[in-house]
Amino acid sequence: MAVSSMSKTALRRAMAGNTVSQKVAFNATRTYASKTASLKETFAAGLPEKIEQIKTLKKEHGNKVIGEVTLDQVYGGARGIKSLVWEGSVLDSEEGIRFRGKTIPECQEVLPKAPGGNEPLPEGLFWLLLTGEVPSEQQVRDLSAEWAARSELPSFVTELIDRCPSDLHPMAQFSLAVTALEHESNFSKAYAKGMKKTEYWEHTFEDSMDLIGKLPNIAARIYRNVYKDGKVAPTQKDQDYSYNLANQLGFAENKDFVELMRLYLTIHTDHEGGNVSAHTTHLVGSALSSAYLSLAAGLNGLAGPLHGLANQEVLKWLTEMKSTVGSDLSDENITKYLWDTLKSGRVVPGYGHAVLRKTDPRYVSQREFALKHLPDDPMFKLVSQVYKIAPGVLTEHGKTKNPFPNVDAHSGVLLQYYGLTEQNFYTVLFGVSRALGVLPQLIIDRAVGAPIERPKSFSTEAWAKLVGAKL
Ligand code: CMX
Repeated sequence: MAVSSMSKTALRRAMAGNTVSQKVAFNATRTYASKTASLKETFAAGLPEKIEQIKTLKKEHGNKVIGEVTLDQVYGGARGIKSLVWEGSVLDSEEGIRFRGKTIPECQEVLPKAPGGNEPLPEGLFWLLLTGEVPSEQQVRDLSAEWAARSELPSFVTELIDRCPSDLHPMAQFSLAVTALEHESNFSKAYAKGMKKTEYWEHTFEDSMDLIGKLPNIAARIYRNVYKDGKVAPTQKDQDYSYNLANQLGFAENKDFVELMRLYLTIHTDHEGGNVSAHTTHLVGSALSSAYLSLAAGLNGLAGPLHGLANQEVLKWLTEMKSTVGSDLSDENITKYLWDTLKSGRVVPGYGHAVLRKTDPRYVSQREFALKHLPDDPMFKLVSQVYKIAPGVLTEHGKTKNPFPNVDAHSGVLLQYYGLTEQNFYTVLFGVSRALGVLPQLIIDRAVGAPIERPKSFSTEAWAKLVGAKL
């Protein structure tokens, strides 16, 4: 529902209980906005309806049984157990992700773009994930300006990053910097002073917006320190988020790279709530840890090789393949290399998925980008060749439930084409995007009063007793 058509009463109700100073802060976000409704206003306007929906659903259906759980699922990483609420996206095993009901191609179609650009702006997806609404061009421009206005890092965080040894993995540096920003947390300060539960979401919103605004500066500082001259360009206040990230990394001269960043930051945001980075952010947030502490925890999960780090692993694996196989990259040699990987007990990075059972649409959208911008790149050709062969090999191998590529099978190849060849940095870019997917849910969690998470655990002896087994 657009705020203009939204009842003023709903907006007033959402703001009810705010202190005078918070109302000032609430209105202050309009500084960057023009006549259109700001993101905070739009979210606040839809909130009473959402709270009411949840209340009614729980009242009328709260005791309905929604599934069975087997012992295999308990020992199998809780795979498939329906137990989380995640508003922004739902993942279908065959169709892939839908953001607020929209597929990736639909998002590419309807979300606002930069002037002269073809790819959606991640600002628009953030808006969609938080509010369920497609923003107007003006709203997206205002959001770009708002994030740019919040981009400056406290000097102690800059110094902290500068003092990291250059061989500390970029993801560890990233998580360290985000954790240190806890110093700035509105939420933690207000909680320490004492605040009402109805005020939680506004502070979480402010923290999330501040944090997102600062991420390009953090990411670029890490990149420029570890791989370049340590100098980071200032944020350009009249540019969009992806342009600024590309520019601060040192790649904005190439317009296609900026477009790639827009696509990349849009499609890596959200993949429903059960994946490690999303679930961790949500779980840590449920203890009322701030957006900074919650996201840092999620980033630590994203840094694992079975999750986000796979995108760095893919390029390493492809490069190793080239040096092992040599110049004769025939189908036979690639097949043999795949089997050698599997026989050595390693996974084929970028293939398989806990939920998906088809080619990941995020892979497809990157493939389409490559077909348009770099059809003759040898690494892209290699990725395409592996795509032709790996599903058959993985099926014959017989272990993975999904022999098709996931998002990570493609991203590194696009980045290396434009000269961003430092693979260990890739997951930081994933992390910047993931923040735009998990923080909307954190705001929603606090707005609807989501409780602290606490599933039940048993020891193996206790499980055995429960199922009537003798050990
Ligand atoms: N290569 C080799 N074996 C694989 C495999 C792959 N790409 N994918 C799954 N398998 C194996 C699993 O290791 C498991 O073996 P064991 O029974 O010996 O433990 C078996 O197949 C069954 O696994 P599954 O149910 O199909 O997959 P899971 O839900 O357990 O794991 C995932 C999902 C993504 C961790 C796994 O497919 C994998 O390790 N892929 C490679 C790493 C990767 O690309 N990760 C990125 C995922 C996307 C993201 O989160 O960013």
